[in-house]
Amino acid sequence: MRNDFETFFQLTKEKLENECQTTVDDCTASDVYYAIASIVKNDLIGDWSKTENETNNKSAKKVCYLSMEFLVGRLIENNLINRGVLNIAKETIQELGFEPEEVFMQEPDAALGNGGLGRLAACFLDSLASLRYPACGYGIRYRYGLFQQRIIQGEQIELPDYWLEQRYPWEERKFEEAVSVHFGGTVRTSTHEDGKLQFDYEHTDEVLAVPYDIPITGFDNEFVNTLRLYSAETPSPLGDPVTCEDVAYYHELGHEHDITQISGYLYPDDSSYEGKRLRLKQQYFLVSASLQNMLRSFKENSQRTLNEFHESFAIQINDTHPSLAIPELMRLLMDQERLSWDEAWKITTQTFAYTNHTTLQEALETWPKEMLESLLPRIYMIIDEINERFCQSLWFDYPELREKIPELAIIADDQVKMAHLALVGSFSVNGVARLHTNILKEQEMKTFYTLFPDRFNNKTNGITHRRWLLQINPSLSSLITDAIGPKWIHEPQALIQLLRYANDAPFLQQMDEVKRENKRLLSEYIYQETGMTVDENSIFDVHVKRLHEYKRQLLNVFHILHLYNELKENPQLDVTPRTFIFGAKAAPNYYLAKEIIKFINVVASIINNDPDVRDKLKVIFLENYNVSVAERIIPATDLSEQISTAGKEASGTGNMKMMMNGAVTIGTLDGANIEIRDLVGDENIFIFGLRAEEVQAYHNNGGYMARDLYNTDPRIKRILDQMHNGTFGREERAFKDLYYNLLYHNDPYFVLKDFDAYIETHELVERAYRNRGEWTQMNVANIAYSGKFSSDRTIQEYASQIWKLKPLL
Ligand code: KOT
Repeated sequence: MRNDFETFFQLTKEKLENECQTTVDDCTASDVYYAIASIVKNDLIGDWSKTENETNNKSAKKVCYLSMEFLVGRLIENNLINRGVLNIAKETIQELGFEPEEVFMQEPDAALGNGGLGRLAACFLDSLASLRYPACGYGIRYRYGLFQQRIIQGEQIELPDYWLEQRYPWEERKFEEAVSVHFGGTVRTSTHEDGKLQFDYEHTDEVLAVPYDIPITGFDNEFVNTLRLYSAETPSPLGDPVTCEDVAYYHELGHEHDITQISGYLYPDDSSYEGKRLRLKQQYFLVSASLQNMLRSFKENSQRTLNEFHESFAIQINDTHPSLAIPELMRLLMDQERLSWDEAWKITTQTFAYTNHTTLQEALETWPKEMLESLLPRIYMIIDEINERFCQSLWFDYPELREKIPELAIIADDQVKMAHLALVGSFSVNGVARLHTNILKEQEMKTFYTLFPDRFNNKTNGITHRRWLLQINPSLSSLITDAIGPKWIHEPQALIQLLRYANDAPFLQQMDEVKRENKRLLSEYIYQETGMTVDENSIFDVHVKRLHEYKRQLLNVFHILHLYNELKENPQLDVTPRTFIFGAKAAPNYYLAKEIIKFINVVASIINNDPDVRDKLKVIFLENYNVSVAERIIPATDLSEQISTAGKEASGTGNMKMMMNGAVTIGTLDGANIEIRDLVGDENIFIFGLRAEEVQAYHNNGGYMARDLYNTDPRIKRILDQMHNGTFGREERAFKDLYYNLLYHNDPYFVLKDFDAYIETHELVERAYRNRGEWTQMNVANIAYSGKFSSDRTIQEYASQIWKLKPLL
């Protein structure tokens, strides 16, 4: 495409006329969106096939990223930037009488993920393409993404997210590459003519996995990878029913419903596990389709023999959710390709690498043996055999570990432990931040670590600086480029050069103005969404992420209530005005998380309606927090709340996004916060609270006495009493369950225990904020050191240390 306005405008005009059946005078924002998306798609299609052909021709190794979630958000602006036409597209849009934002918003926010894990997968795809690594993401094309959240009378209501209601312009249906996936039935064993056992599957239910491909463009490089999402369909069209009374017809309809349900919706649980049969179906559907696709492509395109499969593909499994890929590859290699167990096992264990994303017990996946066996009989046989051989090898090769066999086994107590399967079947196991990996090695997976020390490694998470800085914060990006040149866009570590400006008064002034402007824009959005006006000069204190007890939104609310109580007692108190901004979805059946959402909203309405504190405190809960909402909030954040109970947040990635936009973190020594502090130094971050070892020590002794704090700290007593006695307007029940959880279940996430340190640290924040020059210096330091947290760095580490992958030049 010629990158000039006239050509682009002309193309848009043609698209409007030929594809949208409208004109430049009559078109809607939606028409303009489709026209521009179509231009971009046409423009990249040649590079897309070129990338694939070159990968094949050069027999280049490819990484396949298997994930139940890809939280991609909107792609239009990302693609326009990557293809170098953002500015002319914006001019075109304005020429047509629209605002760019209005047009970009026409794209559904693809929410095929819950939070951190799914967004990480999307950032990784962006970095892989931008660094020219051959890669394919494999996932599910859920008809319904993560629910849309409405807040009604303070409570979360979930609405279905039918994101495919309108045509999705980025995807291409590839029916010719559909494959069959089989469920249920029985396995008949006989002897094959090659003398080995043969396994035939009988009476299975067949499901067609139809791929929809989405192009993943690289930045400024003509490289285009694929995100392949599978949709579940019935294998052959239903015959015309003779009459509607036809029993078989109803039967068939039910059957069709069951099948299409497999790609029906995304399970809305983040860091928790729900052992539903349909979820297990989804997992197997994904891995079977993906592996059949890889094998087919290997046989069609590669000169290599199957023993060299791992030279063509590295497969990364995103948490244990796709770990059935391990027995599935064994099945395909043995039953279909007729390899022996040992040959197949060698290939498999040279191919798979597994990323762990959490140590929370409630997230550990274990499937009832009976469920797995009935749904996937052949897969179960293979897992059983992997387990037998693994336990045998422990018995003979590690006599000192004999008594640990029951705890290491893949199948125990009639449950299949997916983490054990992933550990045994992979050549690499990684955690997502230094502390997290150490906890895996020293605690959660200690015995496995002694067994396979070389398998364990750390890959600290990252985020794509192209979306999370360049795209969402154009004014800051220009300021950075004006100061240090554009090199940081290709090499984010070059952001470190900003340190030269740490004492440059005019630069600091401009930084401050950029933040102010971003806060103004967010204030407008807040007004539009909630009707609330906020003080643009107040501290924007932001806590956005999934709602979970361990993330401790409740601790934040306790701080707010503390300030409120202090101000009520002493209205003259000199506090810097604050705007507390929350955004969080709770899993629909996570009761306490939903109570916390109500609590935040009740506290918000009391504070926001109290004239005594009107000029000092505001509490905003933005509903339906998603990628697009994050993109508005992050550039305007002053203070980034990263206050999880130490040891619980594997990494966090919101912490990185906010840091990269200049926010200062208030946080615990948890996840990647530790690595942020190591870089910026104690003078540019606010660290407080228990350390992971301290939390662990309390846990080992059965917790701490939360009651003692209630009795000794009047600030805590005051707040807890208010929770209980109907101050918050729900006299009949108040927030008794939250209250009991803190006091009588001994505060499992140490909210009260960290309260004092948190309050004190907020006082330091407030003092620091008053000295605007110094505060802006902290902003600069945070941006300067954030280059390490680009997912480009993370991907380079995965590529060189795990996947042995080279860029395709
Ligand atoms: C969800 C279900 C089961 C197992 C793990 C999860 C999970 C973990 N979902 N999201 N995570 C988060 O992953 C992010 C990316 O690695 C981390 O930054 C974050 O700390 C995890 O909580």
